[in-house]
This record gives sequence, C-alpha cells and structure tokens, in this order.
Amino acid sequence: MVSPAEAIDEDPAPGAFLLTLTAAPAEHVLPGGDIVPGYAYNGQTPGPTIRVSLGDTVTVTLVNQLDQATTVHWHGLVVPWESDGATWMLGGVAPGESRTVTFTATKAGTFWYHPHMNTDRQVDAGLYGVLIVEDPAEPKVENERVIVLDDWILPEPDNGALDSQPPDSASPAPPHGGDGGHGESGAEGLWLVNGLLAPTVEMLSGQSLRARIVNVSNRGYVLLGGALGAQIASDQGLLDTPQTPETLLLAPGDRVELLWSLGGDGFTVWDLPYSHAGGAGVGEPEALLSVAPEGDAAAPTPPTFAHPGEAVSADPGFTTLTYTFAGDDGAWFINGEQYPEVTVGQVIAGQPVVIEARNLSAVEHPLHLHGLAFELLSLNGVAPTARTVEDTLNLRARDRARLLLTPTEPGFWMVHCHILEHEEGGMMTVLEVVEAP
Ligand SMILES: [Cu+2]
Repeated sequence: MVSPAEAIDEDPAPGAFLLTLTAAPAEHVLPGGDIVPGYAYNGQTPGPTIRVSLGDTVTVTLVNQLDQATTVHWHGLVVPWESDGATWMLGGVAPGESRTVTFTATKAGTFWYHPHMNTDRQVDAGLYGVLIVEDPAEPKVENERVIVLDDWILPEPDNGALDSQPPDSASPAPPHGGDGGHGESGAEGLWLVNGLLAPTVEMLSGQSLRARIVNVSNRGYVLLGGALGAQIASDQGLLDTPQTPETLLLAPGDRVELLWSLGGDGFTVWDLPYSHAGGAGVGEPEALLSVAPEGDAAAPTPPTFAHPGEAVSADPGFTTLTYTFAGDDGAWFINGEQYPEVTVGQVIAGQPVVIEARNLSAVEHPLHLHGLAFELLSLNGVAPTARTVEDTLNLRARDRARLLLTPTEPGFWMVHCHILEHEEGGMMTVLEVVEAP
C-alpha cells in the first residue's frame, strides 16, 4: 500500500506552496470493482497530500466544479479565520466559482482538509485529504505512510442494491457512514485504508516507518490494537512524551502518528470492538492493515524525536466558557442552541482560557475547535498522565473535560461535534477571539 499521491507545488520558490484544488464529481472504485458516484479533490480520494515545511506560506485556490457550494477547512491548523473554510459571515464558494486562501504553516504535524458546507454529505462523498507540515529539524525516517481511514458500506455482491440507487443530484452519497462493523450507531461498514480493504504495507526489515494516521469518517470510531509501536504524535504534532499504548481510539477527525521499527517479523493493526456505551465492545477484531517487512535484518534503533517533555499544566481553577453537548437523533445542541442561531462567545487573544465541556447526551461527541489547539487539563476530574495537545477530543456520555488554551489568532472560530451528522444537525457554535485592548 502506498500513500495517497502528493500535491505538486505550483510555485518553485522556496518557502511558498501554491496549489489549485479542484472539487469535482468523481467515480469511486471500491474493492471488488464496484463503481459509485461521489466527489473528489483533483480527481483522487483521498485528495492530494499537501506536504509543506514549517513556516511555509501556503496558498490554495479552491475551484468548485460541484453542483453545490463548498469550502475547504484546514483541520487542526491555526490560520487566518477568513482562510479557515467556515461559512460564518463568509458563505461558500458557489458552483463554477473559485476562492484563493492563504496561511502560514505554523505547527508541525499531521493535519487534514475537508469541506465545511453540507459537510456530512460532501466529506462522505470523498472530499478529504491530508496536510503534513514537516519540521526540517525532525529526524528523517526511512519510510513513511499516510494512512487515511474511512468507513464504507460495500455493495452486496448479489443484489447490487447500491449500484441501482440513483445518486441524490444535490449531493451524491457513496455507500459510506457505517461504524466499521462495530458499535450501535448505524449500518455496518468496512474500514478502507487509502481506499483499500486490509492492505499490506511493504518495507525493508531493519528500517523504521512513520505512520501518519487520520480518521476521516463521518461518524465511525476506530479502536486501534495490535503491535502499535511507539506513538510519537497526536492531533497537534509531537507528544510531550512518546507513549507505547496497547490501544488507541481514533474518533472522527482524530490523528495519530506511530513509529514502527521492524526486524524480519510483520504484524497486523486491528480495529478492535468498541462500545460507545462503555464496557467491552461486541464483535470480532477486524484487520485494518498488515505490515510485511522484506528480509531478516535486525530491528533498528528507532530514530529519536525532540519531544518537548513538558508536564501537564496545573488547572488554573477558573472557567472561561462552558459548552454543554446535548440532544438526541434529530436535534443536537450546544448550550441549548443550534447553529447558526447561536450566541457568539468572546475571548481575548493572548489570555489563557479554560473551557469546560460537558456531554449530557447518551452518545459520544468528538469536540473540535477551529483555530484553537487546547491542552487537556482533566477528564472527569482526573488529569492525564502525560501532557496532550489536541484539536479534537472525544467526549463519552456524561464526560466532563477541562481544556486550557491561549488563543493567538483573532477571528470567528467554529466549535462543533465532529460527528458530521451532528454538526450539520446544529451541534456547532462560534467563538470569537478579539485583539487584546
Ligand atoms: Cu456529536
């Protein structure tokens, strides 16, 4: 399995990355050969991986060849708010139109991009891609794979029901949206890895591989298990302290980076049964991908990254904002409101903010903040064992999380659930960052 094809920089000058990103109808070829209508960026799903260096100026012209308005959002990056792809006060890019946005890559890590309009349908239709910001100071790893996880409902071989389903002309819906075969939140799907079913990653023994894993599913959770190796990064780049987790939950929107240093033995990464209600999940583990080293060289010493090593911050004790997630199928709320009829919160750039997020509903919600990375101070009163900086945090039923952040970029930022059907169902609000007086 290879990584998705990378975007080619249209500006040869160093320090600047220029890209034309065209959203257009496309046909997806599923494992087994079925072809389903959908959307794609530059003709590919996942879209072209945008790879830039820390400090680069990134300029992207979004060309809309869809039959509906769209935008592109840079998930996890702090960008000028007008470039963020949210539709608050700006609206979308109409069919046949284009819009150029620019930002500076200020944080190294694995990020992704996707539309922020009719989001559940457009992402489901295949509009998503990965954005990597490289820090030139980081050690080079011999191998790297961008690993995009999306869950699809594959057509039944004998009835072709999905083939015969005419696409909704306003928003084609490929057979997406299950829960990776696990959980109780809907139809059964299968996890595809870069569009492939249980692919094999080939590499040489005696080498290391940096796996940049992104869950782009609308609402599918994946519980990674198996020989995961070292976790070196999460949503917002390198961890303060590398971890060796036995399992890793990736909620919709989450990213993780793993480092695999292999001898002659291969291994499989599994999607383990996961229960959205707590306790043990039901079902069998499913193979997500396998790694098959060639040769029998000894496992190398993994490269060493300069993890910052900062300790978990002390809770300053005040609460700036509270976000209460509530609702059930059909109506989803933050603080009793539904987007766009929301109260716009306000915080000041450069001043510490503590957000308390509570999930009063019976289902999980991955909280996502635009333009604002946050440190998890505590979950249900318990501080994490290691400092973790995220932009997407899963809230289980009844969870209460406290988050610390210092806004840097003035503007209007979306705060929402990254289960895209919940977000489109109103579970989204706006936080304004104003300049210090
Ligand atoms: Cu939700």
